[in-house]
Amino acid sequence: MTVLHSSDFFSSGRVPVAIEPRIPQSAFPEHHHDFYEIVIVEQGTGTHIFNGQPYTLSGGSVCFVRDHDRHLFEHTENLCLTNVLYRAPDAFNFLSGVEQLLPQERDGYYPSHWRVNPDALKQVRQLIASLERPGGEEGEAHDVASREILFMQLLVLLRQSCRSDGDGESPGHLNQLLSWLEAHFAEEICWEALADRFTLSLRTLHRQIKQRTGLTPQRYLTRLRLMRALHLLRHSEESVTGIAFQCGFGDSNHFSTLFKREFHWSPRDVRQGRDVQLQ
Ligand code: RM4
Ligand code: NI
Repeated sequence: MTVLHSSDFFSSGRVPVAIEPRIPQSAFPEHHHDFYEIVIVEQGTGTHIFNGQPYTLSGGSVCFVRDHDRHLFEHTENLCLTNVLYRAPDAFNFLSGVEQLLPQERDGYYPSHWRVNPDALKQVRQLIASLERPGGEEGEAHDVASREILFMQLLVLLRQSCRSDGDGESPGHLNQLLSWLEAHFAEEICWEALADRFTLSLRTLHRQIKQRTGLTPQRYLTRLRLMRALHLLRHSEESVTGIAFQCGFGDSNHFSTLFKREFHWSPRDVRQGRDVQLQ
């Protein structure tokens, strides 16, 4: 597996943070790093396979990658993101206790993915723009210190806006809805009922999903289902028909048609490993 090295991304030994925009982020093979990384998604969608588990990314998704985590991106569609790289939580010159602001692993479960709302994303962008600005005297104590402060502000902002998820404003509701959908996509979805459940109007639901993912709600849902099916075809022994049902497709012919349209390979091709050129 590819290992990415900090010496290729950090301009000097003292610089604690590096910004790597990916506009767009195309498919990228599995790798890990000798540094840590915060992935902040601006817009578009794609599948993020994180320690072997698939996550669907959209605008506002945030992922905290540690040095031993492995990840890859596939099936990206206009996926635009910024990687904020840092050496390690305890490798700052002026900051301590950074670890407490990061997601905590408990009982083997690491909550790696968060979602922030569009307002927070706007502020995140501003902080990143300041972090990107060349400091002039790179490596000088005051330059390093001001970068570390900005990084800390970024962590606090991500933390706060993640907590305020669902605090009564509609972006929060949409975050909850998207998380709900990731767990329940295999069920029959009635958009009207779902809008009601998350106290959104149907129009707002439509507009906001479109804004976040670039896709209509129905296409986004189908994509979630197809991505899961793709994963199961590759990593389980379940039959194609079984997978179709398990992922929320009423009949397996319809499933195969949609699958072929999305990936240009049939489910059977994938099952037999003929999809090596898929990405
Ligand atoms: C790649 C991809 C990786 C990241 C590197 C820095 O394009 O985003 O996840 O580790 O950039
Ligand atoms: Ni990475």
